[in-house]
Amino acid sequence: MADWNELGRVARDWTYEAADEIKRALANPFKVEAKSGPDDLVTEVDKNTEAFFYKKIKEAYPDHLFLGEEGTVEKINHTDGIVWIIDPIDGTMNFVHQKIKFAISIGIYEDGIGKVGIVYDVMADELFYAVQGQGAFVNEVELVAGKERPLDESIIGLNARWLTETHHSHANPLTALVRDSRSIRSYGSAAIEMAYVAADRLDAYVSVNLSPWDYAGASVLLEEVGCRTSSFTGKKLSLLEGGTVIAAKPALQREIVSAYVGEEN
Ligand code: 2AM
Ligand code: CA
Ligand code: CA
Ligand code: CA
Repeated sequence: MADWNELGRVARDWTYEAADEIKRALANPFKVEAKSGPDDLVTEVDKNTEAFFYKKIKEAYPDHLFLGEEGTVEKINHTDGIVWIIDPIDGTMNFVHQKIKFAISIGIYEDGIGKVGIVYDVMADELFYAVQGQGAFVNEVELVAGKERPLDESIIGLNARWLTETHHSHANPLTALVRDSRSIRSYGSAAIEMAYVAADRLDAYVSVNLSPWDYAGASVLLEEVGCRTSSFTGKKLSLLEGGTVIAAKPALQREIVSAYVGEEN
């Protein structure tokens, strides 16, 4: 049986090592490319960071599988065994333009169950960390389940771009959600925003299109503090394909699905 505390410790060490390299890279010019469009960026730093983790994992744990955003893809079509799901830089646009508010995100799963979750906000030096069944922490401080608030007292993480996509069937329900909540925040890193839900800095985070590496790490944190993740229709998130995402305190997750973005809406 895998020792999850030991694996978590190793993953944290590598995370800090990768972050040092990222900070060094930030001090020099680096190449930026657009992928699917002008709002979908990748840099050589994203690619190098992913390659760093891939090499470390394959050397230390040759039987573990790897799923990463930037093409170091072992085509996996199952989640049997131990799988590391890594986003080397979540919030690449922030990395390029703002040089703050980006994260390394790591989820370690066994047979589809989240065992270790890491979201490291590199420039804030905030490491969100959880091992299944042992609570979630930000640096040395344990996170406790946040209290539920009614929607009109809740702050929701959401990208305003989603409100402009009127052709999208989810656009209108989101407009109503924005209207009925206390306020909206957009930080530009799904992993950090979901970690903020776990830390009770946000009550919910909502996105119409994420991939497994965006939420694999934070999902483990959220589970540890009793928060829920689901698709807009309330389904369990998949580790093999992406889609819509809600991360929230349990009653709020149910309300967002049933009254706003679920199948009935
Ligand atoms: P990324 O920075 O790793 O690409 C806001 O853009 C958030 O949505 C980020 O966490 C970003 O992750 C994620 N995201 C997911 N799919 C995206 C896409 N196609 N274009 C831009 N951001 C995307
Ligand atoms: Ca990306
Ligand atoms: Ca991402
Ligand atoms: Ca990324």
